[in-house]
Amino acid sequence: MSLLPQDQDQRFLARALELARAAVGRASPNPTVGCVLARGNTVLGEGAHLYDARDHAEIVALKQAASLGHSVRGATAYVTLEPCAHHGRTGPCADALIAEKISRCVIATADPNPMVRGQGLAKLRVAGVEIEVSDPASALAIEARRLNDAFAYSIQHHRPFVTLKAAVSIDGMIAPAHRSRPGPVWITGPAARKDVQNLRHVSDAILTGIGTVLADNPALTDRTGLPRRRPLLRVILDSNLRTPLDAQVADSISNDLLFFTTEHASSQAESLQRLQGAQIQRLPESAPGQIDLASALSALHQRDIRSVLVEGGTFINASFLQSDLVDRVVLYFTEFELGLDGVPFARGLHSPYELQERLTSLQRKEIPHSDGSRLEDIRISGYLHDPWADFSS
Ligand code: AOF
Ligand code: ZN
Repeated sequence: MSLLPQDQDQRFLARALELARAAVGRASPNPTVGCVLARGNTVLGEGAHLYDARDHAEIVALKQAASLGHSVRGATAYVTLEPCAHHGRTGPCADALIAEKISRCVIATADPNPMVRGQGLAKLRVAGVEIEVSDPASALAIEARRLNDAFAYSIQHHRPFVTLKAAVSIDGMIAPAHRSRPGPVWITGPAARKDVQNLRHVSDAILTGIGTVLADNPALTDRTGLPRRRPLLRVILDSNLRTPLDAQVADSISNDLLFFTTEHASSQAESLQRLQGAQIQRLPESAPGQIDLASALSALHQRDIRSVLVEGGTFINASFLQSDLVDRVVLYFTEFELGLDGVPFARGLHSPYELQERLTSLQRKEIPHSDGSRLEDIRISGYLHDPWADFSS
């Protein structure tokens, strides 16, 4: 049975997206991109970009087609992102596709990189390649953009894309007033906690404050077991370097722990943390005892970090929101109350409900606890700054 041409386009673009999705964690600091080369119903070659392998998705697919003995002359290239037109770590993909004489190119979205944007398509068009760009409102185009939110934001704004995550009670609290014992207080169910692991997996860095380290003693690791090309960078804002040497977070085996601190931290504390394998960077303060968050994000950008997941406490949440440095918000609401004397979501600032009102592209999902109980959490996510604002219409 032969498919209608537009159904075929959908099918192969969906396959390219699937290939891209499977490369999450292995493409950053570059975008996550997948490509399928097909003639009619037949796939000739396919692939995704892996940063360490250098080749862009189109080149991976061209090489696969060649290794299978397929000519791609007259074929269609399905790519989740516009083929590039510039010389970076590799040559321009648009040139490679033209040289191999493909006749059509179907893309899910333009490349937000100002060095490329529109130029890859222009090159292909001039060479006589027929171009098809997905409807920006289609589910495929939306998913292709979402996959590269962090790349799109950081390539245009020169700082990482920030997602703030919090688990909150129905009355807007993140922890009870009193704890019976030290350590984390789980307020969401196991399924929501698993979902948070996925948020960690798609992030280059996770950030928290000394308050959370002392109160919860978190490990802040990516425990999905999925492959990633560099470990999740665990970033602690600790203006006086008070993190105990035996804190879970201090257990660093792979260069994945970074403290941002200030000039007030003692050199002895610095040496001890360094001996344990931590990296330390002193940053300016925005107020006494408060690390300047914009400086922190720009320091992370210099380390090729494209995305940061903020999993902080009440003060970190408030400072990031107050500085307008949160781009996306993911809230997990539980079904029970913690009481009005609990720890608020963001001290001195919004309730999570007020924040929710300001989000765009809001999504709501019910997450049953999946532990035999009838409880469920509600996941609310949306944007304060949409990295694709100029691309979606
Ligand atoms: C594509 N296909 O698979 C990817 C693209 O330094 P380079 O050479 O790796 O270039 C990185 C830039 O290329 C990146 O910023 C983005 O604009 C584009 N990524 N382009 O045609 C791909 N990953
Ligand atoms: Zn390229």
